[in-house]
Amino acid sequence: MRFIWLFASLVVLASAATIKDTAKLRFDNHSVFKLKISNKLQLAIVNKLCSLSEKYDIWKDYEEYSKEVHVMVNPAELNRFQILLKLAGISNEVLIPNVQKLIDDEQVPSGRDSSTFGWTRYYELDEIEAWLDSIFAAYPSVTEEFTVGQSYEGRRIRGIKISHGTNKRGIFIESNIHAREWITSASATYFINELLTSQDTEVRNLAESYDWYIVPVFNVDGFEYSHTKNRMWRKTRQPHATNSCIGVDGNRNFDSHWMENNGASDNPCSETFAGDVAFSEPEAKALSEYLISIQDKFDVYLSFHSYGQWLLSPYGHSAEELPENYDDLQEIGTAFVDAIQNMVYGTTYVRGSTATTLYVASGSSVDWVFNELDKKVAYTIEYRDTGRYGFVLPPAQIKPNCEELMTGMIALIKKTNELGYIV
Ligand code: 0X9
Ligand code: ZN
Repeated sequence: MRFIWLFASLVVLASAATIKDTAKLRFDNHSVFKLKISNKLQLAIVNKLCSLSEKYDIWKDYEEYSKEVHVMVNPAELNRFQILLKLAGISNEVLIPNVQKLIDDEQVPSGRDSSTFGWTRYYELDEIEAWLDSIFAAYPSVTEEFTVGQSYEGRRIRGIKISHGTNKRGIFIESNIHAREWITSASATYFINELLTSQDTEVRNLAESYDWYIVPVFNVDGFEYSHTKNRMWRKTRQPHATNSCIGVDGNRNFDSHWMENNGASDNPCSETFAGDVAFSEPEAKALSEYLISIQDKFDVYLSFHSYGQWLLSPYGHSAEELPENYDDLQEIGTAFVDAIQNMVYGTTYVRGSTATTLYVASGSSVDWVFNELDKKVAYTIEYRDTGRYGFVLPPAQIKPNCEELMTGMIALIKKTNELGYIV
């Protein structure tokens, strides 16, 4: 056993070179592995490796449900990594042989609407904002702009409120808190567009019965960085005071059970770094303040993520206890999951509480809203897929994913209403 630890440490030392932050990072021959974890030692080895070396990037932390970890490995490490897997007896499978190939393919639009804004390719922040401006201009009587606050790099975090009259209850959507999860902002813009343009009765009902507050790109700095420098960037962009690693996991920075139960990392180089203190990130602080300012107005909170095809309810911070309305949350979740399953694509989502199905994640926005603002219908949606493409979901899947969201959302809000959580 000691030998495996020693080998793991050597693997880390051998890969201690730092990545220079200059041109756009390439991921040639970086592969993504699915590791099947069968005991605690195996998990400890994988976690140690990934926490100490920049040559490993966890795409999916260890999941209770599947007992899997997904990790991207630098080709320079491949041999050592494979030896380590063998020594530790970790069964594995290559999900993606060459991440750069997927990134290159991702740039190719899958449809014809590439010159105008659409859902057959991914857009940069300025394009999304220009589209938002066009939406405000085209629908002045039912849309209103709001500003959540300013990012660390000084960008405005923008949101759109869609409202068809006074005294309606609100639903809040926060999207792209994790920079690399591009499908989330694509889904948010699609959803906005549908609320404003669809003639479908159920969509019109959804649009006109509630006030919608939607922030399509919340982590603006990280999102920009994921387009210009590093496609796999997840965190915010605030430098650390004493460590050269940059950024905090925005979804671990909220002041609710912050850093509890190992649901976040205190290592500034980790992808799940919680920050030195709760709300160290101006983005998270600003969102909390904005949400407090409108807390009387909304009843449902949704946070868009990828990937995994999950609908996750609180708690994230503890697997030991379930919230009082757990059964209701699962009933609403079942409505969402079944509606999507019944579509032509037949995509399977799984619903469950975050900590028991996925992993313990403390200090998330959803948990903060649920625990501190007492909004009892709050979910994380993890979009397509389950790992074949991971964060680099091909443009051809944007529309199907968005259609699933719309169908799932109609069912989710309907059930939320039936159970009396929103009128
Ligand atoms: O780890 C996360 O923050 C989310 N998964 S992701 O792969 N997109 O990073 C899950 C968030 C779980 N939600 C709560 N803690 N409530
Ligand atoms: Zn995420």
